[in-house]
Amino acid sequence: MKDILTAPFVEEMKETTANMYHWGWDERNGGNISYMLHENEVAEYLDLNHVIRTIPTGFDATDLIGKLFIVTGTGKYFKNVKRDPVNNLGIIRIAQDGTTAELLWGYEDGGKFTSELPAHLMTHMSRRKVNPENRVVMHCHPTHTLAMNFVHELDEAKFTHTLWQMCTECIVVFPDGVGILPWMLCGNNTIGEATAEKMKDFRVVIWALHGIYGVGKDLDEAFGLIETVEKAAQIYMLTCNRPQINTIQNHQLQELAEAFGVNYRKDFLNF
Ligand code: 2HA
Ligand code: ZN
Repeated sequence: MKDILTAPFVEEMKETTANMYHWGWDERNGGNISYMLHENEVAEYLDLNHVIRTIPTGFDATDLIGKLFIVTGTGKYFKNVKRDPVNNLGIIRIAQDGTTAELLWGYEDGGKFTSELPAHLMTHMSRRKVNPENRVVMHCHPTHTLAMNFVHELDEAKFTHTLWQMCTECIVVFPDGVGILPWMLCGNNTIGEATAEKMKDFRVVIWALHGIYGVGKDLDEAFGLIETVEKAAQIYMLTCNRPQINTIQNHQLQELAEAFGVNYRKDFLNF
């Protein structure tokens, strides 16, 4: 059996959480990631029959029975994952009852998965219906996106349109736009269900005045999506107090979308 600390998926989690921390997206215990792993890739490092302990998830994830995930721990700091992966990360499998997680590795100090696991697993279920390749759900608190929540109308069409106008590549990276949920209490099934519902239409969902959810087929894709939204929000925040002399026009956004062959939200362009 190979050493799990050398597994590419552990390395990727370490690198991604460190990057997110250094960008200022994950202060203290802010943020969480879940990354679906293939059974054969994990079997090289762990005995899949050895369950360390079981942890109730508090909801039914029948669609994900038998699926494996590497997940950041509740109360844990992204800052510390790289130095101490075995206490800050865990690998779980959704048990046959659909409501229990079987711990296969990690959370060694007795911890457990993120309190946002309902939102993550419900999002995985929802996104995999749209794209079976989806494996990553990422949540964080990117500074400028959050700042923009306080000064920009929280209307999905208007918010997306403003972001599209901030960087030429935005409409190509997120042609499907940005979904927005109103402020809600986090860490429960209600916000999980609402997030998963939005994820039927969007790959990026803002939790108003809290943070963002992004998804992707791998960590790079989810990270890149959030990074692009955050870059656009930063440019908005740098320019919104000044007279705007230039802007990317609607016909130019349309030209971009057509040139790159992306299926964009036309109702977000002309409203
Ligand atoms: O895990 O970001 O939304 C801490 C959070 C909760
Ligand atoms: Zn959060």
